[in-house]
Amino acid sequence: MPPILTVVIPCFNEAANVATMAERLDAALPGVAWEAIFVDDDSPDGTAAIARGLAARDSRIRCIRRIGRRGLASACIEGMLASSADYVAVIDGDLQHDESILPRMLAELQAGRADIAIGSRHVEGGGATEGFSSLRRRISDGGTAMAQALLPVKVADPMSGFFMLPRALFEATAPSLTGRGFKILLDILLSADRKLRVAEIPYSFRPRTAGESKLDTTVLLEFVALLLDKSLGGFLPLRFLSFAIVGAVGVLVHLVVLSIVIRFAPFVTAQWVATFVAMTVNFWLNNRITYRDVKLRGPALWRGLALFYVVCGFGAVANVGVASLLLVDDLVGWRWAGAAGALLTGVWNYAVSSTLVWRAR
Ligand SMILES: Nc1nc2c(ncn2[C@@H]2O[C@H](COP(=O)(O)OP(=O)(O)OP(=O)(O)O)[C@@H](O)[C@H]2O)c(=O)[nH]1
Ligand SMILES: [Mg+2]
Repeated sequence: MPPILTVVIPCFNEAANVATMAERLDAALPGVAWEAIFVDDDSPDGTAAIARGLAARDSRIRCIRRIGRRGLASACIEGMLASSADYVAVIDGDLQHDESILPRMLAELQAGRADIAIGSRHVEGGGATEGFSSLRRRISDGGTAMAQALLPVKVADPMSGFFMLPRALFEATAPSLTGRGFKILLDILLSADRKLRVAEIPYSFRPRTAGESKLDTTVLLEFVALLLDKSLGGFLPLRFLSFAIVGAVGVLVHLVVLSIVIRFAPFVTAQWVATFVAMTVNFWLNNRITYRDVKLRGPALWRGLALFYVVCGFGAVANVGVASLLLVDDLVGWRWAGAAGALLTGVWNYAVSSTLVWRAR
């Protein structure tokens, strides 16, 4: 029997949880033709190998192993796009979501009572008492309030990572998704071309018993970026925005370093030192934030840095060239000439470094 429900399980370093996850799905979905797709970003702990071991014995289980990529949202998207079932669900691979509500989620959708069913901590009967520090709770509440302000529909737990929807609806929405960061449900709710009817099913968020959390501060940045992208209607590419902000930080770094070094060295030397420091800081920040999903590591990191110097070097030459041209013909004042040069360099550095240095999409 072909599956009617695909359960997508994003995993990173969840080797200790994979087998239990599969057993629990089996127990939770009697009488439902289901399949599970583990989407692993090449975890060093061998998560993918364990999932494949299970898949070799059980045809309902599959595994997608992504190499050189990171990202919860994009992992979920690729898992759902690999499905041919009528319904797709996403559930964390760390056993924190309660799989026993999956049949109720499916029933809501099959009865046509909702377009999307969400496992919710914030409706009557749900909860997240354990496993949350007070700081995390406050950040989470703040994020929920911000998300709710933007959402066209009322959702108590828009930050949930546990949900189910008809595959056709997902496929229709997929091209509009931002696809970055941790909040795939929010991305779907904000990208759908109509108000979705939501059914929230309560569950208790369980504490983690094995493996560790992948949340960090950049996740927060990505959350803000997602909201920004959706409220701007996707007008400016997120990466470019991030690259530009990092560039602005680079200018500050440059000025600070210049003002220090110029006390001991002639201007030209100080300017060179400041340029190198600023480029290096820019590279590091871009690798951590702008290109986090395709982050360079090991030898590729050093190759990337060298290439980044070269790309920015060309950018600088073009900058001065264009600015001087505009000045010579007396077309504009020096301020506009300078700004035009800087803008050109920004776009050049972005376009070339995202294709050559990070090979991002
Ligand atoms: N494929 C993939 N999965 C990821 C990535 N980051 C996190 N995950 C998985 O997504 C699920 C949720 O991540 P967690 O780190 O548990 O995040 P959380 O549940 O919000 O936070 P905790 O309460 O701290 O566990 C887990 O199954 C992770 O293994 C990633 O970059 N790629
Ligand atoms: Mg978790």
